[in-house]
Amino acid sequence: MVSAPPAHEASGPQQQQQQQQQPDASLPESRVLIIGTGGTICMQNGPDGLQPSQGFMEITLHAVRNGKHISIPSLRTPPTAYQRHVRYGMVEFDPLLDSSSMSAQDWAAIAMAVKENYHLFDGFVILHGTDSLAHTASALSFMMSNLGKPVILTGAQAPIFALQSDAVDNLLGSLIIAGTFVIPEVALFFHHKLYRGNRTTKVSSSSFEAFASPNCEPLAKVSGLGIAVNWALVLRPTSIAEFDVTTDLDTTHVACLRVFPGIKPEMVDAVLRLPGLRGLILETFGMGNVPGGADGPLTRVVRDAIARGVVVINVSQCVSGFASPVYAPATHLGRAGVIFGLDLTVEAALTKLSYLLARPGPPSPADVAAQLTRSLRGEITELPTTSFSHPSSPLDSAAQRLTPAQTAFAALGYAIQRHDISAVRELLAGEGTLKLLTRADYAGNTAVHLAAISGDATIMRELLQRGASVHERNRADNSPLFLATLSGQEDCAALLRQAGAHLSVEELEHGPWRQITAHST
Ligand code: ASN
Repeated sequence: MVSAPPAHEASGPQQQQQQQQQPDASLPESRVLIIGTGGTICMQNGPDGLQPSQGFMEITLHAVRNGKHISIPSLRTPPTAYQRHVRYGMVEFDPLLDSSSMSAQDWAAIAMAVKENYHLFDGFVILHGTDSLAHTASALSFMMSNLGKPVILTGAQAPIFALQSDAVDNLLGSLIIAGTFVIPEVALFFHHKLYRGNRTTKVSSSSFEAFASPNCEPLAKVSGLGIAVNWALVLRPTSIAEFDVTTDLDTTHVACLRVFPGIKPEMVDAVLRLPGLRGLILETFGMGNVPGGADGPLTRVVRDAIARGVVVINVSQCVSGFASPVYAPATHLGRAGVIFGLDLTVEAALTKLSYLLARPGPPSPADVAAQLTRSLRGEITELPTTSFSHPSSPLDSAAQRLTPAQTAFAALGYAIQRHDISAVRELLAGEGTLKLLTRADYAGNTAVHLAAISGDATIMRELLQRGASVHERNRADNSPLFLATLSGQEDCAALLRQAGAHLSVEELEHGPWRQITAHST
């Protein structure tokens, strides 16, 4: 399998040239690993048409950046608009694949490449063909748990070697986002937009705007030099646990079946009786309807299959909207035991089912059915169960006790310093929680940095359980774990490690860390 190249300061002529152009070596640097799996982005014409070609990175640098051969394993960008350099290196799969041939083993290899390199990089960019990109993005989202760093999949509609291509924009946009923002999701970047991966679907085989996320707004948009992140949408891990991956997915006992006018119940029955079949995605009309009437023969063969233990999930053929029991045919499917996939894409439904069926246990069909309609990674819009409204924002009432000059973040920082857990809870109970957790002071310290220094483990736990990131770095490029360790706050350091924090490569290389690494191993 793959391993990361040692990231080191580049020394070729291109780098000297870059460094002369960009003399500000004092800016912080993020590290991004590019994992090349294939796809059009790295294809060249062969005897039978386009096919992936190895050595993409060297060729890319020659073709796109400076026009000359480069033989170094890592490079760094000039400073981004966010005053950071992004250092990047690449590992390539062998063989590279047209994504139409991607399998669950390849998803596992990608997940393991991220896991192996997780502590060495701030973010990951996966180069992948577009044909099954939405499937891979969905699968990885379920396979990765407690993800704290960006994993961004991208590709292109035209090879990077073509005169007109979307490859450079997609690659560079992914690289800058992965190296700048701690968006801890499996995302897909294409044509200036960053989407939640498990909400995407390929909608064009030729346009540069190849993907859509019909039921979920983009997580970020690139416009000009700026990148607008929709932080309110970004999901964060809220359990105090380390990043992990599962490579077990059962893709061999699931199937998708798209109904069409005149489809014979025998045909559906034949699929449902495939040896070993455990789950079926039924792609239905509109809001979840099938031919043959409200309780027709098709519904009956489905009912029989469910009685035999097959999990059947109803997903609409429409690009946007949802499947739910509104019309009589759909209601009868529901009574037969079919699960309504609401606004799941087919790609998300298939990979989620494969993921759930492979869970240890194994889970019963009822357990799988219950999980299917719950959001595990933001892939589905859950039906509201209770309506909750806050009488008045505690943020407002807390803010009223402060001088006008104090912002909500300053109030939080003040509460952290005073070890005032109830004020922290009160401030975080308001609607602006997500903003508060991503905010930083003039030195780039987030609430987690401040708690790390103050050493209050109760407050730290509260912040982490509300989704605060352990991977943000302040302007001095220090992680919260660095600060907790440096200031001898052992409890906070231990909690941060439990939540997946680690010292960055620079912190390990340049800090007085002999002592700390001894503690941590
Ligand atoms: N067939 C290619 C692939 O999915 C399509 C592309 O990448 N644009 O690998």
